[in-house]
Amino acid sequence: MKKYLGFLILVSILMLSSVHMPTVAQDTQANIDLKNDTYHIMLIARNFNFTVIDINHKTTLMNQGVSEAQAINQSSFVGNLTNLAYGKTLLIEAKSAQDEHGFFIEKLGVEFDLKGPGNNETYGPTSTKTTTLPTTDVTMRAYCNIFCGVGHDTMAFYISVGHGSSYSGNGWEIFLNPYVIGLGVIFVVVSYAIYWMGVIREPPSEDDA
Ligand SMILES: [Cu+2]
Repeated sequence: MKKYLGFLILVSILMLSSVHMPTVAQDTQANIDLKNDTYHIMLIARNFNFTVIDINHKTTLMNQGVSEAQAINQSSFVGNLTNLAYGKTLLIEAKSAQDEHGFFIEKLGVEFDLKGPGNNETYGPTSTKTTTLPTTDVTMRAYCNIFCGVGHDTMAFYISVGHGSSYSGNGWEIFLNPYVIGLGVIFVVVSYAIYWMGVIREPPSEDDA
């Protein structure tokens, strides 16, 4: 009985945490170009995602004679930054193409407040920040931290350094989420009640075999 209950708790917590995992745009998993020990990206915020432009890649393409429009097109994506090298510089330029948005990477202490474009403007003002990447394997969530509307929760992507982490995003921190714990407790109590009502039978023990 105790074994069964323990298993039930584990399964319910795992189920609930997977349900709660934030939805993240993952059109592409991209390796971005390193130049002079620096990754250089331009972020364009809009409702409700961030387009990433790999500026080093764009520059390389333009040096090869590709037109600027085409180079931007071939260096842009919506998705995660993966396999970044330890301890390199990350240079971030950011602007908004639509309304005000935030951009926040807690682990790097990077925070932007991106004002939306004014009348007859395509973009709001550009902000620039430079940070140093960690020297250990880590996956960091990068997201909008200014509430911007219905799709706000999906305005996020992941940046992984080295091999990242097997638990992308919040990882095991998810288990500390009160929402997840609360639902887990309700699920366990309900399952327990159903068990006592005799709907679910305890699996046969090894002795019965
Ligand atoms: Cu937002």
